[in-house]
Amino acid sequence: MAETKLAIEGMSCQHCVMAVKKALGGVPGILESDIQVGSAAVKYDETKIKKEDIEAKIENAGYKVKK
Ligand SMILES: [Cu+2]
Repeated sequence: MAETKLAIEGMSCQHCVMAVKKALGGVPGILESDIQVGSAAVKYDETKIKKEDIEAKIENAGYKVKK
């Protein structure tokens, strides 16, 4: 298992938190996520999903992951 902490730009309220939660919900390989305004701590199975894929899910939801 791997864990990553991502800084996310463009999140401002609980709606954004829900949107990111929804973007990561049900994704195979994501085991646990703790989403706050502006950040996400994600535990994942690195044999099933890559950090880049997690970042892409968040960006597809309309937010920007700081690299
Ligand atoms: Cu919002």
